[in-house]
Amino acid sequence: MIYQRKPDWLIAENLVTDERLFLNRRKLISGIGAGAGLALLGNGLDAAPAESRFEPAPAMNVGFADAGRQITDESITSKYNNFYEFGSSKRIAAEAQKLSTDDWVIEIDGLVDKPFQIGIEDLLKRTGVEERIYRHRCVEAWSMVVPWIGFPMSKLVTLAQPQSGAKYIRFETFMDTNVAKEQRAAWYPWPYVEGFTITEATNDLAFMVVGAYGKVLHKQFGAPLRVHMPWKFGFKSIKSIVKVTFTNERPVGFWENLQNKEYGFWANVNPAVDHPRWTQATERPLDSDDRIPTQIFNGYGAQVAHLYDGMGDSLGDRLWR
Ligand SMILES: Nc1nc2c(c(=O)[nH]1)N[C@H]1C(S)=C(S)[C@@H](COP(=O)(O)O)O[C@H]1N2
Ligand SMILES: [Mo]
Repeated sequence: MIYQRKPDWLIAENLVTDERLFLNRRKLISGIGAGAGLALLGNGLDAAPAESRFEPAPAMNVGFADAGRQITDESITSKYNNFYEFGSSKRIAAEAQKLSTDDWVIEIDGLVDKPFQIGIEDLLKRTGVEERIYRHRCVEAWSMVVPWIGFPMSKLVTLAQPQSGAKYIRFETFMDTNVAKEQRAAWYPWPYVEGFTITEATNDLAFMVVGAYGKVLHKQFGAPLRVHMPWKFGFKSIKSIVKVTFTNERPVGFWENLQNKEYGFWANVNPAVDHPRWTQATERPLDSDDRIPTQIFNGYGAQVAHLYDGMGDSLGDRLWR
């Protein structure tokens, strides 16, 4: 069974999944053994070429099996990326292949009982992986739907054992000017940083991503480990993470650091608060010429709106800043 009931965040009847993709997904799902539960990554992610598939195929999380819109074709999403380390255009996929994800180690530090380092493979042995189909809304007003593979961010928090004083989780991207030429540009506050409250990080929707479309994550998607927070603007979903820090200070993100009048810490998708330079009321799905209405919290309000109760005076303050 793909899902038991229509999730309440489904966007609209006229945007239901294209039948061809629906059938493909059924095939994918039927390939998973009964009671497979969380699948472990069997063989070397580090050594694996970008096209390698997860074996066995990760189980679909039935709560996130349908994003209410058709999955955006991989041929589109893998060639239209924001990854400023490799350039400011959307066509950075070729350049991003320079990133080596071999022997990738993630450092966990700050307000934790014991700081440690963990290789990506060991991390996945601890967390397992599952598949979730999520909508993604970039602050630039384009959007996509991607079948991600990964694990709940709450598992990372549990593994790290933060101290009670830790109020925020801060993520940092790799820094290597030999690999990522744009990191030589001094006008950007490298490395890329993003952060969330621990409450946001432990919400069921918060997801750590290691794959997409059944395969190990392409480098342009932020291999080998990125974030996906589907109710927030895309810039919060930091790529190619090397460091996770628990802190009592609110992290200042890359874009907030650069231009805090345009990009805030909360960055929850809100159609009522325009970007200073364009409307946020509508968006263009990458596989469409027509714009569609943007939903508050990108349509995930039932899961996350309560996190922001009583914060700020106006809708704008509460959800944008
Ligand atoms: N390290 C890093 N992470 C990043 C970015 C970036 O430039 N560098 N861009 C962000 C933005 S603005 C978006 S919309 C998404 C794009 O993800 P995609 O290329 O997989 O669509 O990545 C986010 N994560
Ligand atoms: Mo974005």
